[in-house]
Amino acid sequence: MSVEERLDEIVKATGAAFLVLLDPEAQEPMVAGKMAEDAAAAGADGIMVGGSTGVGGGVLDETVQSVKRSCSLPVILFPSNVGGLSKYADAVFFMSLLNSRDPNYITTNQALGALIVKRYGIEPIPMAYILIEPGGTVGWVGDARLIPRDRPQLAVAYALAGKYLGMRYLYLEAGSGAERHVPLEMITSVKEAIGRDCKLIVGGGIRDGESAGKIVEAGADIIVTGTAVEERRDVREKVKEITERIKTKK
Ligand code: 1GP
Repeated sequence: MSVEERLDEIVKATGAAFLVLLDPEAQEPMVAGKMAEDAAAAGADGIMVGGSTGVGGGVLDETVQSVKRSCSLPVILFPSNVGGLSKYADAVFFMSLLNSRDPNYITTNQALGALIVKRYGIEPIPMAYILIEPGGTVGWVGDARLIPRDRPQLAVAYALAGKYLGMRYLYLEAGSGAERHVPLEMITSVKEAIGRDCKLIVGGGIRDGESAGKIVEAGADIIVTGTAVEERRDVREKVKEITERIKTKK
């Protein structure tokens, strides 16, 4: 079964999936492995590996390998550019930052990365990446025209564009460590527009089970957290708190 099929089945069976994002820059590969092991034990559905400052090479490979050794969860790359690819990963969110001003983040890194994805045999999962205010580091790095929080229709317009371009996953991103996550009204408007056949990922600024639960009720299919898990020594407790709130169909 492909990673995409696995994620789709989890969403269908449990109501929502939970992915933990590990930035290879934030901890040693061994620590990342231990975090992934704890996240898996507490019910996470997959590990995303990547970061906005584009760490790659040996540190990225070692992080992915350490995660793979520590648990059986799928490892999905979340690259900020062509350097964020590792042959040890199972899949890659093959994403285009639709509201960037810089073609490097819309198509150029994708063209260069496509050859590597093919050579390594990594499963590409086509995804529209849409940045919402405040946008954080990735908003700056990706030179995004951030969607204002009070303009849900602009997010809908980009999400529909992603769907019509053939992307099966859409990611609404407020930026890692954002003070506020993507507004619930925006999530609902986007989900209503794209329908069930596209999966909606929401990330950035989600810190607890309560917010994660509300975001899923608003229409998200997949929740991503990085900071909330990274900052805690007790990864299991935080992951459990979130999975318990978002898995509405048990
Ligand atoms: C960043 O959406 C992710 O790309 C995660 O954000 O670190 O705020 O959880 P946080």
